[in-house]
Amino acid sequence: MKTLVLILGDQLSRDIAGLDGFDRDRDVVLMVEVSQETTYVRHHKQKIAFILSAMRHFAVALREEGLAVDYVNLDDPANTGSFSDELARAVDRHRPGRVVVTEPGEWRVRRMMDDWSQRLGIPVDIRDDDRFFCSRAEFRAWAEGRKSYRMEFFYREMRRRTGLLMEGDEPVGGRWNFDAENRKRLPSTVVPPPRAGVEPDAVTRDVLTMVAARFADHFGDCDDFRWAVTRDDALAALDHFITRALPHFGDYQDAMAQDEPFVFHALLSPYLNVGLLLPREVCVAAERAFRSGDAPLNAVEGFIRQILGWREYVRGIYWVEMPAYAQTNALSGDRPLPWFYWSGETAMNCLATTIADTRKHAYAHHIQRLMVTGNFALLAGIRPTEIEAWYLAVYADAFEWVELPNTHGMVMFADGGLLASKPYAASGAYIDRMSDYCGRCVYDPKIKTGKGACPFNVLYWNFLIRNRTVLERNPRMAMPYKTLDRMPPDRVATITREATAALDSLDQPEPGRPAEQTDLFA
Ligand code: FAD
Ligand code: DLZ
Ligand code: SF4
Repeated sequence: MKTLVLILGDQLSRDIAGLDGFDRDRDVVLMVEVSQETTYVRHHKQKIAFILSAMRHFAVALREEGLAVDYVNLDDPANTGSFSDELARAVDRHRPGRVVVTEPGEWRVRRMMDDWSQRLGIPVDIRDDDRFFCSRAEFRAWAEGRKSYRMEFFYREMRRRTGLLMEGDEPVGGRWNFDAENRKRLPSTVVPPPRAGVEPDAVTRDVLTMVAARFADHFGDCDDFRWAVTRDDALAALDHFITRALPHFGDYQDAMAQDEPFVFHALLSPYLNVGLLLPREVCVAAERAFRSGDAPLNAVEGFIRQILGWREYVRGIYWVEMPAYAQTNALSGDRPLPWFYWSGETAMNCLATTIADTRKHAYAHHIQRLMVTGNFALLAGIRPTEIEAWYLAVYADAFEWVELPNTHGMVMFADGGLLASKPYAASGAYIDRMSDYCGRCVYDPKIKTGKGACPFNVLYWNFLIRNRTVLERNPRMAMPYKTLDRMPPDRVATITREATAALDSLDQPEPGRPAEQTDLFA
């Protein structure tokens, strides 16, 4: 029976489940560029260019192997703009006996597939995506009966199950977690390696030209587009990371630096998320560097934990908890997203720098996302859906299955502690300790209130005051509430007054703000 295999833009792996059993003499691959996907949030221009160029290169590679690929371009006049309608058109063209697709990464797209079989009048085989260490069913079994989830327990089970960094039943080095050693500030004497960038080829340049014209009003610059768009170049980026950055990854994992947007991070998430790299090969390459003495254990364990632990954990939570997960708002955040998240125009240097890095590279590393843009959104009580739409739009690696739990759960504590045991709330002291941002800021993290005070300071205490009923019984919040309770009442009143004034100033409409940009979801 002739089969039409639909491959989505984040399924660019030669071993994708949908291609199992593909018959080159009979079957056809379908790939479609659709406006529905390019605009369901206002993606960063680099994110769109990265995905479309990687899709086009993947189609070429399949054709070179002799597979028949039907590829629909975004600017094809007949393009209907949606997965469902493009699939229906392709079924008319090819008259297959069935459609095969690998389950999508996003709940939104999975729902679209529900009526495909009925609509097309042929069977639609939706196969499990087996590129992860932990299947959705395995995670569900692990989650069963737990009121809250904890990454550390899940991670240990994954280490045992995969044998990564294990000696028999014991973790290598006698400890599961070396996080305590991974909190150094970046000294001026330590210089991170240059990025493993790739010059855009003709295919990418064509896509960049189309994106510049068609998505001119989307956030982000394309001048510094250096993403790999083929498997070979993604493998070269992996090799570059393992040899040049991994040895220092652990030490400086939490460090932020004004002129070093990448520090010793991998810049591999876009490749992992669209399938140019597989999580297992990335973890194995890191473990090999440890076993051969080329990278220390604190670096390799820290790195593997991000992929084997966090990445799998957030995916599991997403699929067990959706769609209700996205609706919760445990801290009742209801403030609109400040316009400076898009413009970068704020006197707070940590935020201005993180947003400028994001605009330039469609990238910011984890601590910038969590402790700068995320921390501000948490402390300011931004409406979760608005900050989620921002994170989903602005990073090249953003797909809802990984973005949502990170934003909704880890950053905003909107799930009430299902994912994280306490909110990652911090004052200016944390940012000062982990970065060189404050030295170049008009504010001073050491001034707590009044003129020149870092806004994060009053916002932090105001956050605790505002959310007391939800947070004070959390044992991990006992210390900060004790400190708050020791403050003289006039200090508490000053904090509340100054924080309220700062937050009210955020609500002022920004001059020159285009009306359509107020609606984050297009
Ligand atoms: P490194 O720091 O070098 O880490 C190595 C790899 O570990 C990453 O490539 C990534 O695959 C994985 N990883 C690390 N941390 C996480 C995490 N918390 N959750 C899942 N995987 C992780 N990551 C995404 O891939 N897509 C997103 O849309 C996304 N949104 C985020 C939103 C917020 C608010 C926060 C706080 C984090 C988000 N992350 C997301 C996680 C993390 O910030 C990125 O994976 C990381 O910054 C990617 O850069 P890197 O490849 O240099 O990572
Ligand atoms: C993100 C994205 C974009 C911008 N464009 C496309 C596209 O044109 N065609 C496509 O197949 N996929 C695209 N994607 C990735 C999809 O949004 C992704 O596959 C779904 O969200 C399922 O995870
Ligand atoms: Fe950010 Fe405050 Fe430091 Fe300025 S002083 S960079 S606002 S933490």
